[in-house]
Amino acid sequence: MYRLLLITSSSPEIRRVRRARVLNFQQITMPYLAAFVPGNWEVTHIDEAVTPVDVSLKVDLVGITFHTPSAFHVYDLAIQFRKRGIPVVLGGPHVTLMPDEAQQHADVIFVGEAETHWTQFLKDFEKGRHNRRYSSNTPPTLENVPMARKELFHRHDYTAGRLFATRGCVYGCDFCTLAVMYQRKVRKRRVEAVAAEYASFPGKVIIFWDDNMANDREYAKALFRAIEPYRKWWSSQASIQAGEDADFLELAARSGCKQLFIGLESISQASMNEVHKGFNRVEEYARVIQRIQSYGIAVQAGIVFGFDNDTEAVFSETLDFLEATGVQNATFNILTPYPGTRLYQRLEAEGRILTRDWSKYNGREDVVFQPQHMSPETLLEGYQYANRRFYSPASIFRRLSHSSVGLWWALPLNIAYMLAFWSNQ
Ligand code: B12
Repeated sequence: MYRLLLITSSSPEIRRVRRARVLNFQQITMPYLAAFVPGNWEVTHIDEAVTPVDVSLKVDLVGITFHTPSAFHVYDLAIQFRKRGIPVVLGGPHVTLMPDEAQQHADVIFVGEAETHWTQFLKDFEKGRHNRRYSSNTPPTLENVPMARKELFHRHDYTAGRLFATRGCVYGCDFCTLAVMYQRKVRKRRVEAVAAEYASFPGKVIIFWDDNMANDREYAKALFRAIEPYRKWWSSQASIQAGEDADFLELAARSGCKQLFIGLESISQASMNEVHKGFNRVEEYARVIQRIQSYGIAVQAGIVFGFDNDTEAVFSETLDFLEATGVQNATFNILTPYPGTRLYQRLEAEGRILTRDWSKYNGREDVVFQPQHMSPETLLEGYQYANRRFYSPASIFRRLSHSSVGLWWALPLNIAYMLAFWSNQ
């Protein structure tokens, strides 16, 4: 038997930054990649969000997935395993975006999606005949992919199920890494396979880690019909177009959709146009939010501060808007130019990247570029003001009394966020 250690990495800094988070957001990458591993390999998974990595483990190969803010931490981990003669293979968003950097810290890297080469790589590794770099030039089909290996998730009660139905997004917004990672090619699993995996979680609450559930609305509707009989509750991410399709919303609600994360990003149309997300029509926002809520689906707004058109007024104006529309939840982010994105290239060409210390690319505590109409400090303060105000008792009361959709769970969630936010101050 060969021994494979898979690590879902999160640096101590990003764990501290995200400490306030109250939800159980497990990533599926490693339990999913484990499902492709040949039977003569024994697989262990460590998710650093909950368990520290024991670098003295006796294994034959280590595979690590990570986001940009954890890159330096992962390179340190790699040194420790490689010092002991254990080869390290790296993959995930940062490797795909910065392959040459990652290659310097690993024996093998996977650029892009791994379905095409991963199993073959392991077989070649057994024979000592593997390559140093595997790239997926054509995004793989996901028609017949296996279910993630449940016993490798860090929560073994499966009260919360995590899976994906589709991968990729049709849009190419300047700040988003998906267009680079998945080449804007949307792939879909078979509806029956997704429904079977959905049903296989004993718990009631499910998150679809899809990039945009509204990419192919006909596919989504077929999926909603297929999962409805299991009477679970689910949430996912979707572009605002989800709110323009009554059948989509009706079927989503009937199948147990309780919340949609909608990437509103900004209440400024000029900002949306600036980053090639002009398909978000700001004047439609209030109507679309109310429409989604009218089906009993709560809205979690994804908001980004720091676009070139943003002035200091953006913070209070955004909060006025969110309160007036009764948005149930919001995730605020400081605009962060992840390497490899068009946004990064533009800001770099304009000499506005302030640091290449990837550990600061957390979108929550550090401003890594020079904003156009304010100082980095003002942007950070504005972001903090938005969180403070949104999760204050007065705002919670205003928002939830405006739209009482899902009050029984929106209220506890808001209180939990409020307590977590204040305990972090
Ligand atoms: C789940 C998720 C999370 C979860 C869990 C993350 C964790 N480690 O705890 C939470 C909510 C906590 C989270 C947090 C963050 N996230 Co996140 N997240 C996702 C999401 C929605 C799904 C990831 C997933 O499961 N994908 C499904 C799997 C199957 O796909 P995959 O990971 O791409 O893996 C494939 C290949 O990349 C490859 N591969 C990946 N890793 C490896 C490793 C090896 C060894 C091999 C061989 C292959 C391989 O094989 C897989 C099959 O093809 C993605 C979007 C996305 N589509 O990936 C964003 C995404 C990865 N996150 C992103 C961001 C920005 C963040 C945050 C920085 C946000 C923030 N400001 O706090 C933090 C950073 C957290 C951290 N720990 O570092 C960005 C990535 C940016 C970047 N450059 O790293 C993404 C792409 C979203 C986006 N639209 O831009 N995230």
